[in-house]
Amino acid sequence: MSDDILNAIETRLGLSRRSFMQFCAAMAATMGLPAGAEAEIANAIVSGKRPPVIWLHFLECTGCTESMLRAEHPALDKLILEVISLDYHETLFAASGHQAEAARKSAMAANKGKYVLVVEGAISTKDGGIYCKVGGQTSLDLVKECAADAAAVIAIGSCAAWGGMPSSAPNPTGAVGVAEIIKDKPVVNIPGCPPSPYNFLSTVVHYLTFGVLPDLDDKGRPKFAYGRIIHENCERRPHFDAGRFAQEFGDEGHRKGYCLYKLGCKGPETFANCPSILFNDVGGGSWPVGTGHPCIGCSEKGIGFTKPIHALADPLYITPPESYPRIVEEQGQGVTLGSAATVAVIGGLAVGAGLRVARNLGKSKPEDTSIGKE
Ligand code: FSX
Ligand code: SF4
Ligand code: F3S
Repeated sequence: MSDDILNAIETRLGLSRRSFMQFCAAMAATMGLPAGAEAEIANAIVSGKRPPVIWLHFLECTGCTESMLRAEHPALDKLILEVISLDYHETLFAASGHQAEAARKSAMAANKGKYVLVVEGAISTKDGGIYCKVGGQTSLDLVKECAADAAAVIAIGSCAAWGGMPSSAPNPTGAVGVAEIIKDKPVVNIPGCPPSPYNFLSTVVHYLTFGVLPDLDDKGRPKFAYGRIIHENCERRPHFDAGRFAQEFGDEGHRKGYCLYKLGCKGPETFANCPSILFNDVGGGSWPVGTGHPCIGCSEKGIGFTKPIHALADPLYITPPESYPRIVEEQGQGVTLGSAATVAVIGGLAVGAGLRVARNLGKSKPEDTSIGKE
């Protein structure tokens, strides 16, 4: 990238070249793009083609917007100015009442077929949708009206993606996700309560850079962010594999940072990149399991806000994490530490790591803290 462009960025954004390139590299890394993609991302941002964004709020807590406000590379004001053109957002808008609604309508008319519609919150469908209204219109009407001329629809947060917390039984308002209402165009789901702001920003930056949305899975989620279960990348995974579990909040195992499976952690059945991408840049980055709380599966339909927090997860895959060493058979030594770890993973997920591995490898029996023992 030329010095002129980088100088222009420095002047316009008040961002150092280093911070700007770090942001582009972080976006490229989040999406798992090959080397060199950060330059394309930088060029797309510099080109000033900011996609207009209309952002609606329905049944939710505004945590998704709060999460966005905690994005620090660069801060939200820079993102609004340089990555997207936020033309309507009830929380961040200076305008209110009729003025705000008029601004939404004129932004939609001026950018017909070009704007990105972001929906935060579930849609009320019961009794004609009367349990959620903005400016006198139901969320049901508003989402249909705003999606009609949108180039792309992004459902941010679990509420918009599949109903989330407002749809918990008995779901008194008939809350549903956007994709249950909008059927004539793809809806990108970015679940999480709240989701990582980087998963949202990366999706928008992908659209801006390549003119298409990122690859989605069968639930409409970007594969780059929801392709793996949390359990595969959790820092407590070695404890799971070794059969070391916190049995109660505050017990010795909990204090020592052992695996939270027995406290109801849903990491083994939840798809999200929380352990790799973390939250709260300002505080140095953390995530639920990192702070000692089991993952509640907030991003996963049928798990978060559905399965009780104390209920045990049903592990989805019996595969070892990629970070484990390869199996290496060294002459005369039989099974090496590397292969022992791998066997521990395979055995551990099936029935209880510590005991099974001890039996398989003919070693002494470790403390019985396996999953099977309650
Ligand atoms: Fe809240 Fe967003 Fe949860 Fe929902 O996040 S953080 S209730 S997913 O829509 O504001
Ligand atoms: Fe981490 Fe939860 Fe898996 Fe334990 S069960 S390794 S705490 S994701
Ligand atoms: Fe939610 Fe679990 Fe991530 S609770 S934020 S999916 S660690």
